[in-house]
Amino acid sequence: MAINYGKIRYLKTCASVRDLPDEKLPEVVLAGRSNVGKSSLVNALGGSKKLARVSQTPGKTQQIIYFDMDSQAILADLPGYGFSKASKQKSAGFSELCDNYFKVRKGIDLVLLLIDIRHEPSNDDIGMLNFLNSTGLPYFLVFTKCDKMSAQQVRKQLQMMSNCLDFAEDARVFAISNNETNPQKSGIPDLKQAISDELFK
Ligand SMILES: Nc1nc2c(ncn2[C@@H]2O[C@H](COP(=O)(O)OP(=O)(O)OP(=O)(O)O)[C@@H](O)[C@H]2O)c(=O)[nH]1
Ligand SMILES: [Mg+2]
Repeated sequence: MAINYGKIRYLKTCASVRDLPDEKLPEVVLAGRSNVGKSSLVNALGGSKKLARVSQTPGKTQQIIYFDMDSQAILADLPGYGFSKASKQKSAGFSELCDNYFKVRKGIDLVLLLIDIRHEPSNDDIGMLNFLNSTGLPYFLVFTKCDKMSAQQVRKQLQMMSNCLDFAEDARVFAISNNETNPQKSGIPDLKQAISDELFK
């Protein structure tokens, strides 16, 4: 089965875990620092700039925004970590909402952990990855903003990432650009295929 990504639609906004939608469909989660490109990735997957709100100001997404993917899965765009002062006191830098989300949500099928390819991972990125490793949740590592570097620099940064991040040997790693005008160079088609394959294997 393959998801028709042209059919991604806004579903609902959740300010509390009490608002979370039913766990009937497989669930994909976008996690990562504020400003890394989570909301932009929703738009890149859907091939539309209008699905999710993107901003120059970190901390744009403060609630969990859900999207329906072709009535086959749902996609949760989480608030970014490592932005508000309050969130820094939490172990993995989560906002309280993210913290509660991972506590109560049992049916998570895939987490996409987004990390900016240009910078060394933050303590929050490392904390999030360690958290994922400890839960056993399936995840892909998705390095964003690759259009800002040459292909050679991207390869170098990926090597650096694999030295400082503790991800499984067989973890799926994607280098993407949400802004790339040439879709073949953006990594998005591969990521789309891999999400479908993971959910419906
Ligand atoms: N060059 C480039 N810019 C990107 C890419 N992805 C996102 N951006 C830019 O990065 C900024 C933040 O993007 P968002 O998608 O709003 O980031 P976010 O992770 O949703 O941020 P929060 O909602 O604050 O957690 C925007 O200015 C985007 O245009 C990318 O792949 N390449
Ligand atoms: Mg956002």
